[in-house]
Amino acid sequence: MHLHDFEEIAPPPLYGPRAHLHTDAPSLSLDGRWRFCWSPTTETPVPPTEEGDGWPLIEVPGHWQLQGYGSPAYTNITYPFPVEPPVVPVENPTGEYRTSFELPAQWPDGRTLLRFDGVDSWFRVWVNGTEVGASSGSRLTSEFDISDVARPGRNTLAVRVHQWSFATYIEDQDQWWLSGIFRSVAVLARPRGGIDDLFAQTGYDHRSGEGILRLAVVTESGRVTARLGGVEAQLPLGSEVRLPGVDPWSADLPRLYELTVATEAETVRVRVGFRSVYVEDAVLMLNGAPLVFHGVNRHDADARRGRAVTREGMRTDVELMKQHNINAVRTSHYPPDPYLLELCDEYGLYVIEECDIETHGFSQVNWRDNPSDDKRWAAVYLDRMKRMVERDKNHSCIVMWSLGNEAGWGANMAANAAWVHERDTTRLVHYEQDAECESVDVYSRMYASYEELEAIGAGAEPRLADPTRDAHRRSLPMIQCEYAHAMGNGPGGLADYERIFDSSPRLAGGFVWEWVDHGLVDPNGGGYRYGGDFGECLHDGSFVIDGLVLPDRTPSPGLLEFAAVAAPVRFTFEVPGEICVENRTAFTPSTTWRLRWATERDGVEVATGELSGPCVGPGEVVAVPIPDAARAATDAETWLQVWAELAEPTPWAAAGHVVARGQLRLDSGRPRPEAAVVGGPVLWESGVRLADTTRFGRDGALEALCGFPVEHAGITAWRALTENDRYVAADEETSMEQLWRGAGLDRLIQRTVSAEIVGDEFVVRTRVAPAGFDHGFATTARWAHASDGVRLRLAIERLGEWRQPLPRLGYAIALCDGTARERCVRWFGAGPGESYPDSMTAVRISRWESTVREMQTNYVVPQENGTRSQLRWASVETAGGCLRIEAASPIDFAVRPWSTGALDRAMHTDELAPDGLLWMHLDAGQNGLGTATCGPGVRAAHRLVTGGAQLEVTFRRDTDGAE
Ligand code: IPT
Repeated sequence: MHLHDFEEIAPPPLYGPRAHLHTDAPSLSLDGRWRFCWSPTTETPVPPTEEGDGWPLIEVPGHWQLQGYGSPAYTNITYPFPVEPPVVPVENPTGEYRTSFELPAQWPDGRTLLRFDGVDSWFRVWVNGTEVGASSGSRLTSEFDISDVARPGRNTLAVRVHQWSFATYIEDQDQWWLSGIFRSVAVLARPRGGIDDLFAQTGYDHRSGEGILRLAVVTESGRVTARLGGVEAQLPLGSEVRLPGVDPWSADLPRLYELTVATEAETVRVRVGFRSVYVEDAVLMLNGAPLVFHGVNRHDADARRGRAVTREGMRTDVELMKQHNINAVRTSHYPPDPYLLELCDEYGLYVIEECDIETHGFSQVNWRDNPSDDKRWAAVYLDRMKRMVERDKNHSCIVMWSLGNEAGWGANMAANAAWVHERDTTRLVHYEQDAECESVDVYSRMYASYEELEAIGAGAEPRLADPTRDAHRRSLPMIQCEYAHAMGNGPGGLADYERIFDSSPRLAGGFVWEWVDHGLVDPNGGGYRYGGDFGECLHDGSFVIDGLVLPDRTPSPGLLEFAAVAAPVRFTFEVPGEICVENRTAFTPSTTWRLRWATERDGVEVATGELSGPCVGPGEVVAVPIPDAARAATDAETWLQVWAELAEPTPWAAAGHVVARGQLRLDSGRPRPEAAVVGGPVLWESGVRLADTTRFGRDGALEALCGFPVEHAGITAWRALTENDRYVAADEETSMEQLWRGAGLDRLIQRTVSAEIVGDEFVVRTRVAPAGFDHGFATTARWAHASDGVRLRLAIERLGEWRQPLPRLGYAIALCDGTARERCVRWFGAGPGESYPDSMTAVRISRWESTVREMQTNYVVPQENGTRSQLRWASVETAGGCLRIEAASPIDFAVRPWSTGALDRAMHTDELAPDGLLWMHLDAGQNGLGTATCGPGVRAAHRLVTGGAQLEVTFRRDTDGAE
């Protein structure tokens, strides 16, 4: 057993490494159902000769934990076992896999390989009872030469996979611990005289328009021909050729050419694109233009299948990314399933491909014995780098090789950088932990503060001790390989990041952490599961739920915000009478989009058309006059909407797909006519009545509103905490939760001070405060019977010295409604989705319609969500009619079938159940979101720091349910 023996930490005797090539040589896929036997410890009682005929079946590729053996476990940084490298526990779940394959009689003469695309984490392989080798490198290809043991006809295959091994110490990525053969397995013929490998290195000379190609082929044949489709060139081997008039490859225009290389024995095909990536004056460049990443970090993750992702799943990811203006992927933190890179070539996404190395858990022991700087691990490190680069070297989408993630710095990393610089001069080398940029070509940071980014953008970051290194680092462009932690409701502040990226050519953008929530489907039904839900004693809870898409790929509001912030076209309106149209891309011609406009009167479209004639080339800004037909109404709120939509269909969206929007208010606003008070409150048997249908108890409690029974009404200053509220931001000392709970905002007690009729108004004064403190709120609610309903003027005043930001401040009403979830809601305000002070780019002021159910965002961990801001009016359907709510000045608005308390307490979506009430929140404001789970908190401008609030709202029964 060599699971954890330093003598055995050496490159396994594998075939290759080499590229995955599309070939006409035969192959057999072994994907399907295999026999399986599981043991909770390293020692399995089963010999490799045992064929396992009666064993249960298991799906390959797949993880055994998701097929009934053992259970998933999640830790972010911490190793799930004692740190004593390279030793791992004997309690080491082990899977015995058995299958067989038939080699056809006409199998070509030559070598036969057995290829595994991914096995987690260490495995041994026997063919027909003979051991052919062992391997590790979970997200890397292992090829075994089985020529000497495989024979025509039936062959047996036995694979023993251990969950833990020495390799686990360098595969400590932030994800589920999931084991087994989780990527495809195949038997490959290597015909004698075939093409074992090829390396098509490409570049693009933007000055001459020439494509540059250097082709190297590994073959024993002396008769190799190479042809490039579309250019119809016969290519020499080994030397550089320049091909005039090629179309370059970019994420904007991913032009690929088919390269066909043949010998008498085999023909292989590779799609190549021509592009050059380089650094010029501290600016990251691609094909002569600055390259700015609007990227995401992507893990292979599927809610049912873990890392055993499907081709359709990968295609969905890539299409969703393109639809949301994402142009780059960092394959955090390992080489992805190889198919993903084909899709990135084809659809156009820049890739930073990351090596399967992370030793983050050593940070818990002061980085003692970190493998990155331990000679005994050198060969394993280099082997991983080579296997990644050799597998994927022909993908044009890859613009940087990343040495790994969170593995500290050390000689082994420096050696990997040196090897890759030598092997591939057409890409840059990235590694965030090379803080002094000793070996890398780009300065990378994660979760840098806004201030730090601004400083780096201005070339004013603190100096390094060594002046040569300092000068070198200052000559490099900077990226954020991770920023804007998309955990739960958030990230807030994306627009601020974008503004800073825009401000300096040195800043080449970044990669949001991360693409997808890794929630797993509970086999017993219910919501998505995360750390701790499988009985792990050590886990990191919901830190694995931090994606821009929910586990089922529903775009989160955070993704919509990102799409708006990263939009390829930007509309601004600084000059009166003009629309400024900016093409923010490097290569997309303006003819790609149709620019359209519409005017809306109180949210209803009254005129629309196409913006005539602007030809806005890449990087250009053009001013277009506002169309004459887009006139402001004098008697209504009028907005000009402008947008850019695809003129033609693309592989990732239909024609008409909107890529960017802007809006401008055309009218200058008019004072709202004051509603006349038409009658005073009257006493009735147990309280006070207004306009017959609105009733209060003796203590001033609202009991019915416009005829709708009210279960609860009162001020609120609490929100169901977002995960960003729960964490201490990098620039703070306490979390918002600590501040807010510390101040007792979650346990306010209301006391009616007075409830009296004063003239035409029913005036209710309360004091709302937590036990133990003398701070709180004094409220004065003035109710009146106005011409078209019941008017509430609510003044909230903060009492005491405590002046921290508040979660929210407003008024909540719960109507009795047994089917609240299915009710229809219409409103005029920001929409269609939710918005918060630091996440407002994706919404626009218009008229919207939805249902209470659809207005909830099902964040895997329930938390504040669904707030529609800037609301002018809403019409909410409820039992027995519609309630119309009109705000004198815009408010934040949310409707829910459950209370804030229930939302706050629930840990999984399936714990939330409608409580028979329709909860409506009318807020003067809410705190922003920030990204405190990793990175900065809510910026000062987006905090709800206030001494009080004034709300004026009119309620009435909406007789026609419409405006
Ligand atoms: C950073 C990791 O690189 C990433 O894998 C993920 O764990 C992220 O944190 C948090 O979700 S590292 C952290 C120390 C900033």
